Amino acid sequence: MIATRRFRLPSPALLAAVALLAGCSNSGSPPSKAKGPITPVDPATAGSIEVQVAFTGSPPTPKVINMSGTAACAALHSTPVLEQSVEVKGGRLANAVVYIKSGLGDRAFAVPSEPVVVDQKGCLYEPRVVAVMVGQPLQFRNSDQEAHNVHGRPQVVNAWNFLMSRPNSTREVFFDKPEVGIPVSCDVHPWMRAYVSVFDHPYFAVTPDDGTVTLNTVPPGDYVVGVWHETLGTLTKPVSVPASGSPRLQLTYPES
Ligand SMILES: [Cu+2]
Repeated sequence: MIATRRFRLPSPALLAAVALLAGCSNSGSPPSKAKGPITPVDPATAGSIEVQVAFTGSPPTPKVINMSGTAACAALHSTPVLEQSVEVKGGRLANAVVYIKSGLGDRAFAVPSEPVVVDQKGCLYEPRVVAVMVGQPLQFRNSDQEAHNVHGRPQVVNAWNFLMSRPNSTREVFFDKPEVGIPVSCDVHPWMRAYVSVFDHPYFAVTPDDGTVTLNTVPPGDYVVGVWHETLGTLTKPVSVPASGSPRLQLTYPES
């Protein structure tokens, strides 16, 4: 059934918007890599920071996504699809972005060349929350027969908006500045939502179901750790990493 389904044609207004924005997209070539000579981190003294993100109280009841407006998307799901914004299991919060917010000074870090991939599958983004380094490729993939457009709405970096109409096509976006929590949406399917965070260092991670991540190879020093969540906001906490130390932190939503 899926293989014979015809593509849904995007509206003329959408095509016009995509064409208009094509010239100012930041989805072209990668920018220059690190911001200067890479500052080595001494493995003999580097430590780590384990961060647990907790949620107290009753999480909101997830809403069922209504895909009935696009039959081709609804047909891809045999059971109701729940909205994924606040995912709590056992008091731990998934899909929160943990990162070093300050304390790294003007250190420069190597930029990974492998992309972080966001798939469009079942008319949903998978994963919903991702993070990359400045200069690292963020690759969008379309595993659906359905056409999607990828519309980033940042505050700091340049916006982007392009159409992905071919199944199994990919397209990469690069960022030249840090920004936390950039919303990404599809103008064809209004329920589709993803969030991209961009950092100028490698000390970040998205929490899995157990709400716990470890930031590794951290130089000794005093830092502020941040946690960002799409609806619950940002928490911060100071931490000191002694030489070869491994402090543990817990940050808890909602903020009290
Ligand atoms: Cu879409």
